[in-house]
Amino acid sequence: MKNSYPFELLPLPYPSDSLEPQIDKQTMEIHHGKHVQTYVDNLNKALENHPNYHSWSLEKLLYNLKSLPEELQAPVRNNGGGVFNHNLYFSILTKGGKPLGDGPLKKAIEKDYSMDELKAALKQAGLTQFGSGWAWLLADKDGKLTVAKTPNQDTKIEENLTPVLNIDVWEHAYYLLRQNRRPEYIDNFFNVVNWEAAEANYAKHKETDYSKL
Ligand code: MN3
Repeated sequence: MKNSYPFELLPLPYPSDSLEPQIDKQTMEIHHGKHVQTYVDNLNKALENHPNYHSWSLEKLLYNLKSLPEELQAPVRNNGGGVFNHNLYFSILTKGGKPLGDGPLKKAIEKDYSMDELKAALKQAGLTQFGSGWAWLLADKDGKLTVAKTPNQDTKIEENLTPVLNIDVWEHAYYLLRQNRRPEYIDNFFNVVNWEAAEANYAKHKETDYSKL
């Protein structure tokens, strides 16, 4: 899948009912097919008349956000961030979840947390994000993990941190099934996390340098 203008909607890596009962089919279909498609379309619309940026990857656009032409900054932050965040989110989920093996990510987690403490920290980040946004597990160059939150569709790319996994805490991610019960959604999210995918993301921390794109 090409990672430059015109951006395309990445297909869901599993059927839309795969994450049931934790995340329902209708939510997945609207989330992916409507919300994320809209971010893709609006990102392309914003870039349409800026051919200088047509060869830039999503990560390069997001890392260099503040040096983009003024009129591109908000649309790239919101829609480019929306595309990036959801591509990661859908990729770290799988039917029934997959456990974390005895690899470098497990070692990194155990330096600072038990698995339960890590989940509690991610949940806390998601619950304290007022309004819409994301909770994150990120790694720096040395492999040290941090838990963070971002509002709206903001990313942590500008800080040059490697995203390991994220939790969408926008209401559109859970409202149909769980209404206002964000804590219940987050608890159930952990039952469908693909920790093998998170491990693969973590493995990129040494080579990740968005400033060199
Ligand atoms: Mn979303």
